[in-house]
Amino acid sequence: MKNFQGVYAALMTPFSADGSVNYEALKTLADHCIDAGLTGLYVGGSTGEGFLLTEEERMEVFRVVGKHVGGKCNLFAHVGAISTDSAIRMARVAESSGFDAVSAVAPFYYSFPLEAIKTYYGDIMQATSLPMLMYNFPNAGGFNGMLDVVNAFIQDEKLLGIKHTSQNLFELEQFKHLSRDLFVFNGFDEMLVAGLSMGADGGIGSTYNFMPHIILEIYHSFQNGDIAAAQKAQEKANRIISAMIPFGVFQMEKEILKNLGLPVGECRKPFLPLSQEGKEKAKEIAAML
Ligand code: MN9
Repeated sequence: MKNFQGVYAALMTPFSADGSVNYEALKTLADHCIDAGLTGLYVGGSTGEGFLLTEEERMEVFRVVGKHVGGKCNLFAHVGAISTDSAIRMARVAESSGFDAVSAVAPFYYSFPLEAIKTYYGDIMQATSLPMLMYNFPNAGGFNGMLDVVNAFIQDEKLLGIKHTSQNLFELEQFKHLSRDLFVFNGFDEMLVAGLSMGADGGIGSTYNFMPHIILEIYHSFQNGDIAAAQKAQEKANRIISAMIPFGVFQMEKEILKNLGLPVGECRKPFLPLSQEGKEKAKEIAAML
């Protein structure tokens, strides 16, 4: 299997003033991330406001990004949905659009039993030739059993790995030390050094959209064994992330991108518009980058 190690932007989805997806800005943002030297893009996940898009919009985002990127970087498509059939339809589009793998959060809302969740992953994995990066995000979906799901598929070559968006780094290390080696990506940007220290193969994150150079500094320093430099870059990233959290991370990211000359619109409702104070803070952060 291809080596997927590295750092991936959880690509934001730009919107126009009328609220529709801005596919031109999407291409520009993808280029910005690739040119910065990131390993790839994770498209249509939490950061991409995947659950605020229609199924058709999610598919069109895959088509546009797939065609535009055309093999210049690794591409993951987040196809997770409450409905297995919907996830499969999106996975098929990801496959025909040239993505390297699909990813899916566990189905949520109905508190499905473990067996149903395993069947959901098995069904998506069988529907296309693409490998699966399971998206472990217990805080969002309330599902804490991903280790059991992963173990159920450990012999399946289509299991690529896990995007681990959790503060439980003991579990990250457990994913890394199963009977077969999987790719494990750190999902909370503010803990990238910690995730790498526990064995992560890289990271996938939202702040990578606007501060890829700081993320790359963390990643490369760590790889070169310069832990002090990696920690220093992490502290720099975390000063920024801490300043963003009170105003809403995604809204702030979009406003920072705007200040950097990459207008991507606002977040979709029910995300609230960014406050005036948030806008000023975003300007300050952009000026520091
Ligand atoms: O994709 C992102 N996860 C979520 C990863 O937003 C749920 C992270 O990049 C966070 O936005 C970031 C800030 O907490 O670490």
